[in-house]
Amino acid sequence: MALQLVIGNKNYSSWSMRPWLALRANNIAFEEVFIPLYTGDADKQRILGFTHSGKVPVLIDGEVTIWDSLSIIEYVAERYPEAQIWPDDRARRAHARSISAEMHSGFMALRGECGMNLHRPIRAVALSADARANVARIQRIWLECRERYGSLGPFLFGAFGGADAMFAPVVHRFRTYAIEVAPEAQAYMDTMMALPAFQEWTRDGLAETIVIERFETV
Ligand SMILES: N[C@@H](CCC(=O)N[C@@H](CS)C(=O)NCC(=O)O)C(=O)O
Repeated sequence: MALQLVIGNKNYSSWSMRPWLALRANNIAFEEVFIPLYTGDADKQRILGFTHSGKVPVLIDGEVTIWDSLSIIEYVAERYPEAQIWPDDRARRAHARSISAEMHSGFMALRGECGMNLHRPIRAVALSADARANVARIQRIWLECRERYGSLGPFLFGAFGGADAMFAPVVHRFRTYAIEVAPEAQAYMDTMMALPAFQEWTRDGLAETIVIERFETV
């Protein structure tokens, strides 16, 4: 039975984007189940039919249900070891997992002030000191990876992997909110934006016409 990945709006759902990219960039076949977010009770009930967390993304693999973006990436990494979603080397793998977990559990100010919204006209907003610190920390993470592993390939640990999937929505946030970054960070963003799977998600998101008012505030 094919994997099913339940996702929200590609324009807005940064959490959905992460496992979707991990699957698509590695050519792992899956059926996409789209449930529009924040439309009311009927769609919420559809999500609840897949997971009692009431949140997307959700991965269904036969009898197994996984309902959190990072957990889905971990599951896919185990299920498809040939995809090499995490680095082979234990120290590098620990590094990749550390920055992925840091992304998963942090950067609240940046997330709050610069929600992913692909069709938002590009323009800068005044960021709080906390959000500016988030931007600096993310660049530091990227630059450290590029310095240490740049010889292995253009992504954080060489080839596109789980850590890149976790940071992919940030690339859209930095782009859409015209956040100034160092040349090395820009080079990483350019690499991400050239990835066919990233482009496919972006095209699909831009083609969506559903507007979620609560995410259209800035
Ligand atoms: N920690 C979760 C967060 C998932 C999450 O917050 N999903 C949002 C959309 S991006 C959602 O499903 N919201 C719908 C709702 O709360 O009704 C993950 O990483 O998967």
